[in-house]
Amino acid sequence: MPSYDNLRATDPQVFAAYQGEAARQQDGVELIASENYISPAVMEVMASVFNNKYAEGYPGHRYYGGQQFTDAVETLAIERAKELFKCEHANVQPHAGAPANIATYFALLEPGDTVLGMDLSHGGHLTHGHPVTYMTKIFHFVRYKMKDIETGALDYDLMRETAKKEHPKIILVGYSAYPRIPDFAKVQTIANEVGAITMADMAHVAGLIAGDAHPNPFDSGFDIITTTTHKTLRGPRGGMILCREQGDIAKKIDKSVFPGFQGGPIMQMIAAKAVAFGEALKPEFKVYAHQVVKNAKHMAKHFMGRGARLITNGTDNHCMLIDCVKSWNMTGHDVETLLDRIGITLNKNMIPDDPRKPMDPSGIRIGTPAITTRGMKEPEMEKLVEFMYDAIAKKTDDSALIRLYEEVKQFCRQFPVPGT
Ligand code: DSN
Repeated sequence: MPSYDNLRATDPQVFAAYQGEAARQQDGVELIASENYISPAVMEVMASVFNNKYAEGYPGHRYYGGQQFTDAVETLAIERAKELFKCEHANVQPHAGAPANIATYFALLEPGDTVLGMDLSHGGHLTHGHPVTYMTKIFHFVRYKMKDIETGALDYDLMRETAKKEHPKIILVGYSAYPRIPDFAKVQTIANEVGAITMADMAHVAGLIAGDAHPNPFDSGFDIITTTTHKTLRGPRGGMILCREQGDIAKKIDKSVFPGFQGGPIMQMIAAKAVAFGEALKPEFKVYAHQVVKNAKHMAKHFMGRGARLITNGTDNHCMLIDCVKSWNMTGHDVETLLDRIGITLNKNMIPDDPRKPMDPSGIRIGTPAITTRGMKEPEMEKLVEFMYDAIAKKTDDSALIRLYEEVKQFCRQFPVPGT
């Protein structure tokens, strides 16, 4: 672990916040499905001299001089991304997932064009056309849903019917809170019937795809994948767009990211993406990705065994959604707040067609990527379910919750967080 002596001496207030966060991560259980822990090597290069360099443009075609090493790391990131996801083109410059999606829309759409995406309460993401986002002032978003929330099967008939009626330029799959695997081939068939481009926002499952624990949409003929790099992929915070070389799609994407939408790339994060992708190419990453899914399935089974109501009755990926109202007669917000008190962090979440509001929804979302990075396996999944059930049973007993928090801390100390 770095000493942070300079930070301690220069800025004690920020140092104190850093120390608090490091202790919180070490002493607590991280179940937010979109979070993970980077390796010390990724962390080192993120905090490096690459931060000091401007590098507008792309490797070999930059606007400023002095690019031999920025070109080297960006090329490594691109080549490793292409190898990981079996694709022909990678743009590793998007600063995050939202800019990656927005740059893709601007690359492929004209104002007023239509995107067909998943209903947001069924697992879609804000950037897939939530009315609060500015994208909805420019593009037209229409929706499909799950057909059956007991199994999670998507309504492909509705998707086809809507596609035929609305003529979307893009059909979008890939979700933030969906525990099953879409049938990418079926979506591709529908897109072919209406002449739409297929786009998969794989932010949540990119690491599972890289580790062969989830199908790769490119294998079903998809045109574009967007993703973040910091969730299951276990890299630095950032985004990425992957596509085929067909037509001028790759050129349009690159032009849209820079100069269309972003300025100077964040070179220390691009260097860190190169390191993380190198780690994901190693055989041990496959073991990790498969364990993430095994852990999620095991935890889901144990929740259901104790009577919890899971949306889609289980999971095929890294996450699960629990209807807290039906399971425990509590709201998602109440469960999130209660579990925070015992050092278990997760997020409240809307459930499909939720009658409640986003800040006070009916459900919670749980994911296993971070705890799997710490080395937890099936027995620990059972222990975590037990901790959560204990907290719910003792929710009004302050001293029992304090004792439970101590137990959670002792449990966590057996599983060190990388880099702390
Ligand atoms: N905030 C991310 C998530 O939790 O899914 C997506 O933007």
